[in-house]
Amino acid sequence: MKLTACPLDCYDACSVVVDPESLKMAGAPSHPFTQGALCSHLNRHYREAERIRSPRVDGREVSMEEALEAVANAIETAGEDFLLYRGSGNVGFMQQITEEFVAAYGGWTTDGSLCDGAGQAGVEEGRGISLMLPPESIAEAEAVIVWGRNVSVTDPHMMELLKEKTLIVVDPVRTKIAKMADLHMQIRPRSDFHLAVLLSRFMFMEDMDDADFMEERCEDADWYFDFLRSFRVVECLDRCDIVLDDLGDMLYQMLNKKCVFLVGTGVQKYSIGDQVLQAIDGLAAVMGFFGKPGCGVSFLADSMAGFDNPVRQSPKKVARPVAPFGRFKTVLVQGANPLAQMPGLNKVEEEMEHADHLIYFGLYENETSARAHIVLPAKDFLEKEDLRLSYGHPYVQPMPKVKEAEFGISEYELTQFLFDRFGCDGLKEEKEYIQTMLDQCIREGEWLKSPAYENHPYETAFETDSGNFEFLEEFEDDFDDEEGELWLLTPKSPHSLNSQFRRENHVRLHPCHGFAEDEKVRIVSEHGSVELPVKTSDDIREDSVLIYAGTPGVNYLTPPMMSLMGKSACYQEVKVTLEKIQ
Ligand SMILES: Nc1nc2c(c(=O)[nH]1)N[C@H]1C(S)=C(S)[C@@H](COP(=O)(O)OP(=O)(O)OC[C@H]3O[C@@H](n4cnc5c(=O)[nH]c(N)nc54)[C@H](O)[C@@H]3O)O[C@H]1N2
Ligand SMILES: Nc1nc2c(c(=O)[nH]1)N[C@H]1C(S)=C(S)[C@@H](COP(=O)(O)OP(=O)(O)OC[C@H]3O[C@@H](n4cnc5c(=O)[nH]c(N)nc54)[C@H](O)[C@@H]3O)O[C@H]1N2
Ligand code: SF4
Ligand SMILES: [Mo]
Repeated sequence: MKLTACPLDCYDACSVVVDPESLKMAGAPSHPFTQGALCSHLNRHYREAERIRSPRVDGREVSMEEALEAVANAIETAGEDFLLYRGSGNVGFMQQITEEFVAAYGGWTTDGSLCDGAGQAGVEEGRGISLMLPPESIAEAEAVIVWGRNVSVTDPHMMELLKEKTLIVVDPVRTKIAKMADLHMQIRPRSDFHLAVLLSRFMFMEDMDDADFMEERCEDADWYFDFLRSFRVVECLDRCDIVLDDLGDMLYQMLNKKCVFLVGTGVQKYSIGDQVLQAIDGLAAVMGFFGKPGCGVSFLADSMAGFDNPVRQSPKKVARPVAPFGRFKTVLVQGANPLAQMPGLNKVEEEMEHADHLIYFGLYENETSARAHIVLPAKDFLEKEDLRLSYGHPYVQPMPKVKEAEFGISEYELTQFLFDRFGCDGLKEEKEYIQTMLDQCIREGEWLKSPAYENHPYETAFETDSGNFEFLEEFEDDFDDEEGELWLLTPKSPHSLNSQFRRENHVRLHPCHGFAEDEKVRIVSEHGSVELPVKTSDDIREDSVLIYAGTPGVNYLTPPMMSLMGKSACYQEVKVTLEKIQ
């Protein structure tokens, strides 16, 4: 039996035991967080997914040697007009080794994020660094506020830690976990900032604030109180679509309890995502909930925090959510499906038309492989050496090679080929990169933890310039909220992992819109449109439509723009209308 970790982009980063003969996988029962159970993504969908087995050049199946030669020629003709665009199909550490080639060769890579960049920017504004709130601390909480994170779907192993606690869910959708909660705040989408402001203000008014913490550990606490008072209560309640009693209920559920906030990407798919996170962190700071057991805010943590990265990075970067593909002669897409997953797909497609060579390097066929001039099959996680960090728990897990591959190439092998072909220097042995990372970890029995691990993060100081928590100083928002149009929500789907595996193909609507089950409807935004069959559900607010992320075509609706901070995609900074199809 070999011990490895799930490579999929998921909070849980499960520990996996594999039988090298039968390749049967099971969860490792002794893992402190994931404790044994694997979800159906790895257990079923991953096994069933059909891999790309042969390389292709211009639609013709070729040998790996021929395909690599075509890749090298495409890079050579591009010179420095070469872009490496990496996604998160596999979040193993060694995925980034191809960046080492780009650094040596002189091309471009991306920065920014399609995922949690706006929220992370907000966390960093307030706390200086985004540290992991360890599971032990979450276990000690008395109340958990699940805020824009769909825990039972996207973070299933966390469910165990929520048992027997007061559970409050803040989500515009009545999700499964919302139905289990003591209180569900089904607020209007994009109103989380105002809810956080209201709650913070009432903490002061009800004497639920921690004056000592504010005085000793926060910058300009007096000023923050004035800032909170600059928002009118009635207007905030109206924005959130709640009444004063709802707010009272939430405060009552939190009263005298150690609280943990589990914040997900749902709150920050907007231009103002950084400010939302800083306001939620601000609420926790007002309550004195940093650096103590059973308290804190858990957002997707920076998994590289505390590590010295042994992989060189190219200094030349373009912002990922608006990657100007058309500016590059050759684009190498690795572990990603930008032609489905990027916001503003009409623009992405147009840009991609202008790139002379699109190279797709992945496991499965998708919208991007369909358009690529060169297709390179990758090896899967059982067929190569790697290491798994996590944004959901502090454990670092080696991922040794479990079996020989029958086809495909690993990221390291591709990098090695490119170093040789272009006469570049400086690539180290594969093992050296992995060992350098492992050597920096903290050992705890048979498990390794990130060097940034702290049992009570921010207990003595924040990593800001002042060493204190920094509150938000101004609120900036210029979104034009058209009355009568509907919010577009695109949360993660239960059966797909972004665009991998079983993708959804419906729009979910409240029955009040008058569409029949499975009737096709055209959903239109200022950026594009898509037609999808309807599923009706009164779990969705009347002012919203829900299309799961990964649904083909959903990103024709989303805006090709970036958040104010964090260079992040803003998938929900858009409103839509519905059109009957005659
Ligand atoms: N099954 C499955 N699991 C996954 C993934 C997957 O594709 N499928 N993807 C993985 C990846 S890449 C990521 S980044 C994580 C993300 O996982 P999560 O952080 O859970 O993110 P989402 O599912 O996008 O959205 C979470 C919740 O936010 C709610 N929401 C939407 N808009 C708002 C809003 O304005 N305010 C509030 N308060 N809530 C809102 C949605 O209804 C949803 O229930 O999941 C990972 N896990
Ligand atoms: N509307 C909307 N769009 C979204 C989101 C949303 O909430 N709403 N969420 C966004 C988020 S949070 C994310 S993280 C992105 C994810 O978007 P992407 O990063 O583009 O990820 P996937 O769509 O899962 O595509 C991953 C591809 O990686 C390939 N792959 C898997 N394993 C390996 C490997 O080991 N090596 C190589 N070379 N390739 C491999 C597979 O072929 C797969 O098709 O989507 C974003 N798109
Ligand atoms: S829960 Fe997440 S990490 Fe665990 S097996 Fe499923 S996809 Fe992989
Ligand atoms: Mo993500």
